[in-house]
Amino acid sequence: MAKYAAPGRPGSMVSYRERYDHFIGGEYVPPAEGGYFENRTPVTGEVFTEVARGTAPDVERALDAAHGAARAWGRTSAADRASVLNDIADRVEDNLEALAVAETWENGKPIRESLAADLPLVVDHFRYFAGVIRAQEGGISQIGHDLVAYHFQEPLGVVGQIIPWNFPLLMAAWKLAPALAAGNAVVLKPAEQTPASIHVLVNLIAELLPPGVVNVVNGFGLEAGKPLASSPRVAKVAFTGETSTGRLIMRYAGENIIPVTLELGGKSPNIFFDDVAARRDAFYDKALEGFTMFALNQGEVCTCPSRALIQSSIYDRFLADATERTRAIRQGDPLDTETMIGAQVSVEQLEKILGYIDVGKREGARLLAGGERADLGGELSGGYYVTPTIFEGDNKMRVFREEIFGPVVSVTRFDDFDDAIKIANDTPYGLGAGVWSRDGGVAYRAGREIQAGRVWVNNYHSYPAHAAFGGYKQSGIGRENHRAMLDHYQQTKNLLVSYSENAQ
Ligand code: TXE
Repeated sequence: MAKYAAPGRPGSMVSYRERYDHFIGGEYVPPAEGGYFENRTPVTGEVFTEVARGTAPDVERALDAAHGAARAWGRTSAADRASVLNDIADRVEDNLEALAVAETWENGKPIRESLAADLPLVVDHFRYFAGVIRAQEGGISQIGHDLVAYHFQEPLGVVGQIIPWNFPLLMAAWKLAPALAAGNAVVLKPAEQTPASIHVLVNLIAELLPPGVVNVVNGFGLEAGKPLASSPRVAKVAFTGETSTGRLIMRYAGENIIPVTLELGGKSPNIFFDDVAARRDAFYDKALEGFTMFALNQGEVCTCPSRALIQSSIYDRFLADATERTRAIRQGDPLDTETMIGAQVSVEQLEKILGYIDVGKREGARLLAGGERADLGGELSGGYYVTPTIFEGDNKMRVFREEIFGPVVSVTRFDDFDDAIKIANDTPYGLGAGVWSRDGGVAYRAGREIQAGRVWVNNYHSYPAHAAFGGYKQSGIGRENHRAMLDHYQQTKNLLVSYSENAQ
């Protein structure tokens, strides 16, 4: 067992600045209107730094810097950009533990996840897009004997990126790596709950990038995010967050007729077919672990498997075992490597989740585990902890239909394959899904029938950089990860050239 020292305490690897300004044109710039807001850790509830409260003039200044840098950056060779991305990956890897502590302190997630998942994925993401851009080739079509069409992939120019708080560093990497690889300059707005970890990263990598290529404007959605997403000076907006905010982003961008990529909410089904329980073996164990994935990252994941569908013939037995496994999830100090579930990101999120737990009880869902705020004692008493919660009910209930974004799973039963697919697809969302079966045919067919962009078969919550990720239905537009992502950050220039000396 190991416990990392909390920032600000003796022995910590991270020392935050007392305040963070905006990062614009390669330097820290105070907010035009002079405002700052407090940044609190959900681990203890204490304020640990303050952050510039960005408004439209800050966004304009960042856009000036980005436009000043975009042309030169867009003309660097793919090899040069790949080399910068690889240097960023190395820098992150060399500082992995400190970044993991920063992420955990600000977001509340267990350090073992920051260390084993978030940060290694950040590293891999930059390396992946470094490789992908090196491998990208343009195209030539011979239209006629002397008529040739050249296809060049050109950067869009300056792009706006707005990210959420649930995976601050990984969401920044998902957005930055492909945009930079493609040769764009960026203005990034972190979530107001988690700006400081982004600045810990920026501090580390700033010297690797030409000034103005990456700019960070802190602040709130309407004050800083809206001017960015509405600006006629961005060529694209990439957004991850709530579906209702995604609607607004589309509206803003629509005014300027620019593309958006949206990664929005979900209510992902996790389906357990009866053959899962045919034997009590390693596979059965893996499936039980798959059930508990609703509590990973405190349930603050857009693909949280928040609806578990269990086949009737194994329902009682599987649910009893899954409940026992859920109760064994160790909740504690997020900086302790033994901790499996940490704190919710903010007091607002805590209250939202507790509110939904009340809704579930009032609408008649049966509470099988958890359902309350956890008081972990000492300094942690001020933190925002919720025990992993299992509800049993039916798919019409609000706890089955609305995104809670907490460690809450709603469980129901299904009779046969068609019934499972019907329930799984009875949602406005379509981001993730899980299918568990020993029968490859069943798993394949279910995977193809479910209306979701990512279906995990016999695993859940893995996010390799080279697998396309994104939503069907109201869960979003476009894909992240995978080389397909470059398409969202480039436009195709076609040069149609006649080499003929004749009129035609
Ligand atoms: O999301 P928002 P919030 C869901 C989750 C959560 C709920 C609310 O259910 O409980 O959303 O979280 C910026 N113009 N998800 O309020 O508002 C905002 O500043 C421009 C799902 O944090 O969508 C932040 O940087 N920008 C999710 C970002 O948008 C605006 C991850 C996300 O905030 C804006 C997070 C506006 N009008 C929450 N309003 C996922 N799918 O992963 C807000 N923002």
